[in-house]
Amino acid sequence: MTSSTTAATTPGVAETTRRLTGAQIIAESLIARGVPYAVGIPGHGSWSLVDAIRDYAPRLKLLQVIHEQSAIHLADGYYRASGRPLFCFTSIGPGACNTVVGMGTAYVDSTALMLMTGSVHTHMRGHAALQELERRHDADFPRVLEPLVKRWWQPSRVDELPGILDRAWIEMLSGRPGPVLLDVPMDVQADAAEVRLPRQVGLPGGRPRPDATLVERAAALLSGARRPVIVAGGGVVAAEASAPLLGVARTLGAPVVTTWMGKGAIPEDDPLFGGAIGDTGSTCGNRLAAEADVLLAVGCRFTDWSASSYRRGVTFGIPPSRLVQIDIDPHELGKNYPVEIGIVADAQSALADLLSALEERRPSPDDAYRDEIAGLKAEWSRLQDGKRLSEAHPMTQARAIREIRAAADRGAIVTSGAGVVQAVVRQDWETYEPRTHITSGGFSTMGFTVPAALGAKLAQPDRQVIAMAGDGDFLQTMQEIALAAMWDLPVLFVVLNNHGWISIKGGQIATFGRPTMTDFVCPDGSSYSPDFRAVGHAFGLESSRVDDPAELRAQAARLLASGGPALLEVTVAREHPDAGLIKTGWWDVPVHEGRTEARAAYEAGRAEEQHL
Ligand SMILES: Cc1ncc(C[n+]2csc(CCOP(=O)(O)OP(=O)(O)O)c2C)c(N)n1
Ligand SMILES: [Mg+2]
Repeated sequence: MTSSTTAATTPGVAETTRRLTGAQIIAESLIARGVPYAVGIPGHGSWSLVDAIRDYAPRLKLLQVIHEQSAIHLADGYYRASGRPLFCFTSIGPGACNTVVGMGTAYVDSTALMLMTGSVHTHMRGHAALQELERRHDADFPRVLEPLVKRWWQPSRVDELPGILDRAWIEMLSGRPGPVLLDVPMDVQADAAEVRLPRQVGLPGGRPRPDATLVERAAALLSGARRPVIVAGGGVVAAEASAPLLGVARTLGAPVVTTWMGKGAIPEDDPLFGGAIGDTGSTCGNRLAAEADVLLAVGCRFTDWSASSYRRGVTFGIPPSRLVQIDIDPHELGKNYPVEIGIVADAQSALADLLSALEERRPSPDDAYRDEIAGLKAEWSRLQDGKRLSEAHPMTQARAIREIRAAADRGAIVTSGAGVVQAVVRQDWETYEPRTHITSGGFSTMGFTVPAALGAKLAQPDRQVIAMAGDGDFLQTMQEIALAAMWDLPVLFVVLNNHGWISIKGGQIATFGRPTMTDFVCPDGSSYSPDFRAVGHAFGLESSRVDDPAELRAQAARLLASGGPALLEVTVAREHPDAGLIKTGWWDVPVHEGRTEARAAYEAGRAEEQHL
């Protein structure tokens, strides 16, 4: 059978070939898959691409950012808010290298996005053309990103592109999602070839179902449990598995505790929401998880942050708890804790099958357990009140977040990146829907918050979007508020200003008894801060500053209602304990022997860690 006969009989495939440049092939392939934006910064390494994309507007729109890291965070926020990937591009060399932090963040948290970096022309490879990395290997940039992508390609001919684009699309979206890289030589973007477009658009096929025998075994173990607990990770959100998750939880009467990435998998006002887990989680989440007889973990990695660095009995004790683990990625099964029943499957289909198997068994949830869950949650809530209802001036971050939360819609999206604010948002920003809490959970990346909020707003234009940044986080990518001004995107950028990297200061004081280089200070010892309200104004945003907690809610409501991009600077406490969060678990960060007492406490904790 010739290829033209195949094409004529395959639905959706062009019957004739057309002469297209590499850049046009990329643009058409993105449009065929419904990608609305190409985000990046042009340079000579990608100018054929942007010139071609221009002709495809408005089907594919070019979005300018000010720094390439932000292009990736923007696409990341877009994906987390919608489940749909974007396309990012850079020039060659420094523009490409600027994506590293963004790609690390996306890879660790399993975000699908496609990045095209410009690469040296194939006939110039190895000659040290401007911005080529070539001393170890010609056109060597992809190896910079190699540990941060699911797969990378470096085509040498235009006619390779259609197939590579198909494969890249499938790769980033199938199984465990993740970013992919196309390092496309300038001549491959500019040169043309006869190609057949559109081709059959390859899509990841379905949701891998679990092994039925394993589901039966899991159902038997779980329905016999007295204290079952479900651990929901980012896989539940990514697989849109909240409905069967709730079904399983209710059938078993099992509380759902959430990891960083799992926040939003269950509405936090549901009686079966058990709280966040780990060192910056909740007392109730940790207690429930630690005292579970059977744990059902879904789409979670058991990171040190969520598992209190594996110190036995703080967040988990496995054994004695017995573990059923579901993950789409077999690498996660048994990586950190011994698994009794490990199931490789999509979270949605696995939970749906498990729910059917459980319904047949009709387990009877225990009323005493339900009351205990409610009691533990009430205890945690009282503990939270100390900080979130505080009248301190400058205010606690928990108070600030409480006031802003009260001004926002139930379904508002919040983004956060690092620092005290990331943890306090986790603890105090009540989240009711999946994809509305967006945080760089695995990488904890300063600089994520602002561009991720822009991406979230583009993905969900009808929702309020609030970027909740510390001043340190904001200062790393604040220039991107220019995009909000240019596109008139109504995002509220909140800067919780404590004149420094105060989360790190808290850790230093607790460990070493003294802070080092974590306050922003001048040589005379006076505190330094830029005027963030003026920064907002300078970029063209409506901006204000609040020092008094009693005024915050009204100010936030006013800016949210303004209909345009806005910046709200909030003066928050710089001195601990008011400046900090509530630590709820244990986190293994080694302490040197010079700090005798801290070292002894550290060694005691480390001795109790469970490691496989
Ligand atoms: C890119 C990057 N660099 C360094 C760190 C280490 N780090 C974690 S939190 C933090 C300080 C965050 O400061 P800010 O955003 O002002 O929040 P605060 O803790 O002051 O509330 C630093 C430096 C990081 N997470 N990311
Ligand atoms: Mg700060």
